[in-house]
Amino acid sequence: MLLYMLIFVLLSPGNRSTHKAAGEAESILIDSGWEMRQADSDEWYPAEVPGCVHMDLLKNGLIAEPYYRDNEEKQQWIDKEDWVYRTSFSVPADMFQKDMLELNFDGLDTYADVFLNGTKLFSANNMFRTWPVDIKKVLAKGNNELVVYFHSPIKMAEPLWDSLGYPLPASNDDSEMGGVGNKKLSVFTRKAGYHYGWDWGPRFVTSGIWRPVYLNSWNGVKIENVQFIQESVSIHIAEIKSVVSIRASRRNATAIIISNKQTGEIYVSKVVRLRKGNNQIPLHFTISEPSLWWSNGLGQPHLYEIEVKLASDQVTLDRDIQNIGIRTIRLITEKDSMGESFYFELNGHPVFMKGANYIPNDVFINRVSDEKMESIIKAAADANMNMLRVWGGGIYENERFYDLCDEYGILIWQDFMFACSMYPGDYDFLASVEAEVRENLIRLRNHPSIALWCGNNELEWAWFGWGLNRKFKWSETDSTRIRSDYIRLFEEIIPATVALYDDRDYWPSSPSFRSYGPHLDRQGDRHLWDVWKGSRPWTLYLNKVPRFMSEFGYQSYPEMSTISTFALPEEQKLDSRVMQLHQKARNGNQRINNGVSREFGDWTSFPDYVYLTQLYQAYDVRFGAETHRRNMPHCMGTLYWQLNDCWPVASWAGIDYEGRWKALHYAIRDIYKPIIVSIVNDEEMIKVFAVSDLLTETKARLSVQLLKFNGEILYSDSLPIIIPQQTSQVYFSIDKKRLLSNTEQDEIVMLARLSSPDNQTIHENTLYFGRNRELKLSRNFNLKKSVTKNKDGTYSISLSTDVLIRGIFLSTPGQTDFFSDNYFDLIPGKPKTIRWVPGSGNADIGLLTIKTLNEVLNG
Ligand code: BMA
Repeated sequence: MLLYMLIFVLLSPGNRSTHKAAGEAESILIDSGWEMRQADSDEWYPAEVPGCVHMDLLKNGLIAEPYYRDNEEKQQWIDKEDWVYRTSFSVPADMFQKDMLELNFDGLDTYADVFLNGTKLFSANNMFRTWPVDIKKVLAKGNNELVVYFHSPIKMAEPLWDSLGYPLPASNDDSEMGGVGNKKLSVFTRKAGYHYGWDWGPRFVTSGIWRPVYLNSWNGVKIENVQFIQESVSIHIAEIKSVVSIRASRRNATAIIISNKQTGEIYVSKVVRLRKGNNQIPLHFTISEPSLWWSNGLGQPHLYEIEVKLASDQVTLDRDIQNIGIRTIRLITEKDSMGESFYFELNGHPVFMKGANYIPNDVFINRVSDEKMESIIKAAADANMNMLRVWGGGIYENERFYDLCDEYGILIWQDFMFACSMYPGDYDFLASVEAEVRENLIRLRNHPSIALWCGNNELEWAWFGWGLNRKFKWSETDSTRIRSDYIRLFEEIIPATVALYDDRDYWPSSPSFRSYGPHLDRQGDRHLWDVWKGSRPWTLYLNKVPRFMSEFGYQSYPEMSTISTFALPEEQKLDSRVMQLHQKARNGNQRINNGVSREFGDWTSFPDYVYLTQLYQAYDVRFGAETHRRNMPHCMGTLYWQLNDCWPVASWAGIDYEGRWKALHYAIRDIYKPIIVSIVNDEEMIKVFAVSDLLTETKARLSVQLLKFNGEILYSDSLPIIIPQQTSQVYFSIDKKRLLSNTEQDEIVMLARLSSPDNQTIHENTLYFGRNRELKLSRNFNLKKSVTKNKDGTYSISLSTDVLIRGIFLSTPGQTDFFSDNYFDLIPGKPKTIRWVPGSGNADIGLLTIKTLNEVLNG
C-alpha cells in the first residue's frame, strides 16, 4: 500500500485559501495509494481519486473507451455492480496532537458507506453534498485504512421506484439503454441527471469519489466560511458586511483581521470573544473609490483579493483568502407597458444578456482538465458572451469554473440540479436537498459572477404545458401530491434557504411564465423549441419574442475529424448503428434533415451533409439571437441551447467535445458584438438597425450596398449616425420595390457596414433574398489564396474572389488547430485574411482544405 501525503492549505468547501503559516490549521490531501475492486471480486486495481469507476476500469484496461463506437451499450453492466475503494495513510505526530481531526469528502457519487479502520463513519446518498466527519476517536497513530463502499445507484433506487406507487416522469432518463425497462430511477437519487442519459448525452451511471478527500486538523479555532454582503455600492464607496463563521474547540479570544492582499490595506481588525462551537461574527468595512466588477463587454471584471485572518498573540491561527468583485446585480421583474420586465441590472445599468446554456464538459467529470475548462470559458468570452446558464441536469460546477467566470466577466444563471422530471417529496429527500442547497450556496455565494439562483429546468413548464396528467394517468390524489411536493421544494424550501444564506434573487424555474395563456411573451423567461421540434423555419423567431429567451437552438453534427474519433470510416454515414448511437434526440436526424433540405436541398456525401448541418444551425441560431437583440428593451437576453458537449455527438452545441468551434460559435461571436448592424427584410421595406449594448453613445457611419454576386454595385448609400447607449433603432430604410426593381433576387446580396470615424469596421452584416438553395451561387469562382508564416508561428491565409462565395470552411486535420474566422462569406472586392493557429497532433498548413457552399450546392 502506498503512503503519500501532501500538506497544504486548508480548503474546506467555503474556503479558497492559498496560504498556510505556522500554527495554522492543516490539511492533508488523501489522493494517493487508492485501489479499487468490484465488490464481488478479490482483485484490487490502482485507482485515481478524485475519479470514478468507469475511468478506473478504463485506465486498468478492463473496459474500452466508453465513447468509442457502440461501447456505451456494452458498458451498462457497470452501474448494476457495487464497487469498493481503499487507501491507507498515516498522520504526522504533531497533527495527531491537534484538538480537532476531521475527514472531509468534498463529493461522493453517490451511495457510499465510509469506513476508517473498520469503523463505519457515515453513509452518503447525495452527490452534491460534502461529508465532513470527526475522526479523532477512530484515527490510529500508525497506519489508517480508509474504505469506501459504493452501492449500485441502480440497485439502491429500484426499491424506491417499486414502492412509490405512481410513476414520476423523467423523459430524458434512458432507462431502456440501461436495461431497466421503464424504470426512471434518476429522480430518486441526488446525482447528476445527465448521467442517466439525455437527448445529447450517453448513459453512464458511474460511481466514485469525484471530489477530493482531505484530512483537516486544527487547534482552537477554524474559519468555516466567510460571507461578504455588499450592503451598498457606488463608484465612491462600497459598504460591506462580512460574516465570519468560526468554529472554536474551546472558549477563547481571537483577533480577526480583514485585509486586501494586493495592497496590504487593513480594512478591519477586531478582537472577539468566541464561545465553544459555532460563532458568527459580523464585521463591517468600506472600500472607497472601488474598482467595480463589470461583465464582459462593459468593463473590467475587477477582483479584490481579500484575506480574513484569525490571530492570537501575533500567531496566525487560520486564514481564508477569496476573490470578490464589488458590484450590484439584480433581476428586475416589474410591471411595465409590455407586461412585466425581465432583465438583469448590473451596477445600476440594465444589461442585455448574451450567452448560452452550459452543460458539464464530460460525463466523467474528472476528465475535464483545467486547460479544457479554461478553453471553454475563454471561448464564451471571446464570443462576446456575458452570461452562461448552468443548467439543472448537470452538476454544481467546481471552483475552477466559477473562478474563470469571475475572471472573464461571465455572469452565471445558476440552476439548482433538477431538470425535466418530477421528484419525490418525502422527508429524507427534502432534507437531503435542503442540505445540498445550503452547502452549495455557502460554497458559491461570494463569486461575483453568480447573478441568479433558479429552482430548476422546465419543471414548471412540464407541469402546466406537457400534459403530464393525461400522459401518466395519475389519480387525483397522486397528482395533487406531486404538485404539492413541487411547491414545497421550489416555492418554499429552496427559496427560503436561498434567502437565509444569500442576498441574490431567486427565480423558481426556467422557464417561468407566472401565468399561462396568450401572455407568454409579455413576462418571464421562455424556452422556444417550436423551430427545432416543430421543424419550423427560423423566421418564426420574428413572431415569438419573449422578455428573455433562456433556451432555443438547433442541432448539428460535429466536424468529420471529431466523428472520426468514435466511428470507423465505414460507419461514417447517417444510418450506421454507431452514428445512430451518437444521436440521442428523438427524431433528431429527421428534424436536422427537415431544416437542411428546406434550406439547402439535397446533399451528395456525408461530409457535405455534416457541413450543411453546421451552416444550418449557425444561420438559424444567429437569426434568432439577432432578432432578440433588435427587440431590446422588450427582450433583454438570449441564451441559446447549448454552449458545449459532454461527449462526441450530434447536438445543439456550438463547441464540440474535441473543443472545435462549429459554424455556430463563429456566427454567435459576430452577432454578440457590443454593437451590431442588422438588416430586416420587412413586408414592403428593407430596414437597417443598429443595436448597441454599450453604456455610452457611439458615433458611426452606416453604409449600405446592394451587390450582384459578380461584384457589380447596384445601389450604394452612406450616412453618419449617432447610436445612443443601450438602444436598438432603425437608421435607414428603403422601399423594397424601388431597391429591387430590375434585378434578379437570386443573385444579389445587401451589405451593411458600421464604421468608426477613423473608418475601422465596427460590424458588417448581409441579407440574401431567398433560401440558400434558390441562390445562384456559382461554382465558377476564382478563389485566390496566399499563405504566409508569421513570426509567432501562426499563419496568415489571405483570400480573395471574383464572385461571391458563401460558407467558406477551412479545415486541417490537426487536433487543436484554430482559425480566427471560419464558415464565412467572401465578397468580390473584399479580400479577407484569416489567422491559422496550429495546434497539437497533425498540424500542417499543407493539409489545408477548403469547402464552399457554392460547390456543395452544385455538387
Ligand atoms: C431543453 C433543455 C434540455 C434539452 C434541450 C434539448 O429543454 O432543458 O433538457 O437537452 O432542451 O432538447
